[in-house]
Amino acid sequence: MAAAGVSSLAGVTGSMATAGPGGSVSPGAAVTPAAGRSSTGKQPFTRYAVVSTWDFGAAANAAAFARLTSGGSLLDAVEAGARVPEADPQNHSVGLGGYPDRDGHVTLDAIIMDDRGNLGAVAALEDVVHAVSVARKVMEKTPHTLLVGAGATQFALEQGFTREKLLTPQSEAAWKEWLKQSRYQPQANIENRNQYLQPGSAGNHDTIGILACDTAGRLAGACTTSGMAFKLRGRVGDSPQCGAGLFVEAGVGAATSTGVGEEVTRICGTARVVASMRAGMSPTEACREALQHLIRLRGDALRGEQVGFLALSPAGEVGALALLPGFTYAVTDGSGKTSVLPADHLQT
Ligand code: SD4
Repeated sequence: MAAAGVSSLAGVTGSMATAGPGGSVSPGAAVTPAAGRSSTGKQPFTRYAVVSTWDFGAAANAAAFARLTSGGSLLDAVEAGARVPEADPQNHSVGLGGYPDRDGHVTLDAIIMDDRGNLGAVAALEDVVHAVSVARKVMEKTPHTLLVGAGATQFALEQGFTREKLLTPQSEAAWKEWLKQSRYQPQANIENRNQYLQPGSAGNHDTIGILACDTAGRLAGACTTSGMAFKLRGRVGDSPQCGAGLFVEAGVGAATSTGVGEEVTRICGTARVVASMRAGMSPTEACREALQHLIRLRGDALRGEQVGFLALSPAGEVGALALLPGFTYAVTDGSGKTSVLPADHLQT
């Protein structure tokens, strides 16, 4: 078992990415301290921090950081970041080109949330690429928090989103290959690999959870996914559920999750992580508490399953931890420098 807690940079040269000027980022530490103090008085606020799940998060963080530093709000930033993998047909776990359900339909789940309890989400959305933007419209234009299925698509079209085919020839081919055996088995870390790209390579892609904080210690987050590949039709995972795939609380923290959504959902994973932060734990300790609870609860049922949590404090302190090795995350500090880091893990 690896030591839980602060991640090591060793052995990840393939997945390490750095961009922009400025100093380095240490996981578990506040990034680029600037003016102000957190609500607990323990940590200086950062200028900005953006964190997101998996290798491809570097590109998403860059888009988010660009929005933040050009006057966009935190919600603008996390939405812009989430849209990057949504538009990427090579990413088979989110948006365009996502792997379909077992009947061949690509269905998307997404959520966006600020730290004042404002949130919007969609689940089982079809034929619209930018699920996170539809989720934001749910937040801003309706009294509801979650729209699903045909109703979500109808709402998106009414809001001016265009209908598009999300199943690409590559994803369709993968689905047809899967149909030969039709074996439903979640694969750990599938987000960081596909049939054309090796884990850790620069072109890796994935489902995204993205969190951001600003100089005032405000927080926001988003999460978007096509869910588990070849899932049962109608299946909705953790990602669009408040407190499962994403939770944000003013003055306390934000958390997002990745991996097998059923496991995250059964423990209200991100709500639990943020509750632990409210009780005084660091982001990393809070992620560990939630995963250890899951291990106690599920035991051998978790064998081979990946679950990862990523958390951010109002001061820009980052925590990440997973059940299994292989979970990576991208951290962008207040200077715009991005590092892709391996999360520590609790099991092998
Ligand atoms: C789900 N948690 O639908 C998502 C999948 C995921 O990285 O996060 N993949 O279960």
